[in-house]
Amino acid sequence: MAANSQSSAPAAKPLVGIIMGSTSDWETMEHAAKTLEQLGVPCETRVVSAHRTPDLLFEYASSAEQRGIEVIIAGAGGAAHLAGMTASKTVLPVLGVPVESKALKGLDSLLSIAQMPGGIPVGTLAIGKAGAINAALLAAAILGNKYPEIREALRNFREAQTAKVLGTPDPARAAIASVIAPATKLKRKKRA
Ligand code: RP5
Repeated sequence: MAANSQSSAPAAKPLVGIIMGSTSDWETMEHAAKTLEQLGVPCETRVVSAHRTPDLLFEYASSAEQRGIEVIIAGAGGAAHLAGMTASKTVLPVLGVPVESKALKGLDSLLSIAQMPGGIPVGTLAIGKAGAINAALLAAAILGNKYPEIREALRNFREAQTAKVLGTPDPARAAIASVIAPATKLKRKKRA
């Protein structure tokens, strides 16, 4: 339900702003957008670079609250100043996703986002896809305090996740079953 996605129905007002330092971060950050969509949480997605478009970053961060955004997820890699600088210009909760960098595998991104000075917090998630998914889940948990339907969507997500794990206790059997089931179907088709 990204607010800028093509749809004939009017898009719901975004509650979460997903920003990223570069279009190259989308491969990671799309997992945050997809997870929010799964939970029915309206979001917007934008490229806003702390270094390449600093004025846009200031404008985005300082106007987000007024525009109705309630949580910001910021993903960036390398010298990742986006989340911290965004947090410095808003009192909205800012969740940082360290994007995996080529040179240092995202350790640089992680430290740049996590090591904020006392007074300006950024909730820092794991490096890469897991961090992007968890940023969305954490955003939903924050919003769930105000929106009961989001809390219930999150509860359903967690229950489905637990059921899926419990439903596949043996990965070896699951792999065999995935080979046998289509083969059996094919035999039945041939017989018919
Ligand atoms: C950061 O630099 C971005 O967040 C991105 O992760 C990294 C590389 O950006 P590109 O050179 O791919 O645009 O600002």
